[in-house]
Amino acid sequence: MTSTHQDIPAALAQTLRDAQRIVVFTGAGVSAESGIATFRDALTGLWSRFDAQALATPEAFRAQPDIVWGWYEWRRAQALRANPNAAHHAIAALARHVPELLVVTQNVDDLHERAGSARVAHLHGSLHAPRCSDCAAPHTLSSSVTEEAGEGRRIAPPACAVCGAPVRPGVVWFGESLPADAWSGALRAAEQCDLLFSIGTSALVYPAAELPQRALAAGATVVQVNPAMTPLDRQAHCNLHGGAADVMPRLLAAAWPAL
Ligand code: BJW
Ligand code: ZN
Repeated sequence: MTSTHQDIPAALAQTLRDAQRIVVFTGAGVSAESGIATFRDALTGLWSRFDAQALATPEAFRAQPDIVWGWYEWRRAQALRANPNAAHHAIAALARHVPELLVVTQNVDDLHERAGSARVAHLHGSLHAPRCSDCAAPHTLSSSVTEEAGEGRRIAPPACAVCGAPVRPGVVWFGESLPADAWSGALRAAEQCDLLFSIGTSALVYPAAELPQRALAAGATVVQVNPAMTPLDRQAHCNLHGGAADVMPRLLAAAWPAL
C-alpha cells in the first residue's frame, strides 16, 4: 500500500487503534523540519568539502580531531537552537493512546525527549554526552556553544579532566558497537511489537536497519514515513510518502478523530 500525502488509509487507522505494542524507529528525517540537517545533508556550505561518512569514524577523529570536534560543535549548536516539531509531538502523543510504545532513534539530538517521549532508546549516542577518548570519563559541556562553532570551523577538543586525553563526541561512529542496552532493548521490542513505524531514515546503516526486518519476520505490520524511496519500500506494508511533521499528526487524527 503506497499513499500520497492526501490520504491515510482507513485500514491503517484501524491497525493503529488496535495496536498493543508499537515501535517508532526514527532517523534524521524526523528532525529535518526542526532545522537539523539530515546526516547525509549535514555537510553543506563550508563543510561541503568533507564526506560525512568519512568524518564519522574513530580514524578521522584520531587524524584530524579539530575538524571532527568542530563539525560536532557546529551540529550541537544547531540542535540546541532547534525545537521539537509536529512529528516529535505526534509521536509523544501516540504513546498516550497505546499500552506500550518505545521510540528507537538513530538521532543524536534530544528532540524526542523534549517533545515528551518518555521511553527513548538512542542507538547512535548523543551530541550532548561527550566522553574521554581514552578513559571514557564523561565530560560536561556548557549548554551554550562558543561563537567559534561556526560553519567549517576547526575547534580543538577539550582535554579530559582525569587523564588529559582529548574528549570525543558521545556518538557511535562507523565500525563501533552500538550501546548494548539500547540495542538489545530495541531488538526485543521490534521482535515483540505488532506495529513498527520507520520514520525519516534512509534505512542504509546497519545494524539499526535490521529492526524493520526483524519486525516483519516476527509478523508485525511495518509502516514507513519518508518523502523519498528507501530500500524498505518494497517490504513495508504501507509507505506514506511525505514529510514526518505533516504525516504523523494526520495519522493520529485519522485514528482518533475526536481528539
Ligand atoms: C525525511 C524528511 C522529512 C528527509 N520527513 N523523512 C551490514 C551490512 C553492511 C554494512 C554493515 C553491516 N553491519 C555493519 C556495517 C557497517 C556500518 C554500516 O552500516 N555501513 C553502511 C553505510 C553500509 N555500520 C557500523 O559500522 C555500525 N557498527 C557496527 O556494525 O558495529 C559492529 C562492527 C564493529 C566493528 C567492525 C564491523 C562491525 C555503527 C553504525 C553507526 C552509525 N553512526 C552514524 C553517525 C552518528 C553520529 C553522527 O550523527 O555524526 O549515525 S552514521 C549516520 O547514519 C548516523 C545516523 O544515525 C545513521 C542513519 O542515518 P539516517 O538517520 O537514516 O539519516 P540519512 O541522512 O541517511 O537519511 C535521512 C532520511 O530522511 C532520508 O531517507 C530522507 O529522505 C528522509 N527525510 N526529510 C521524513 N521531512
Ligand atoms: Zn580521560
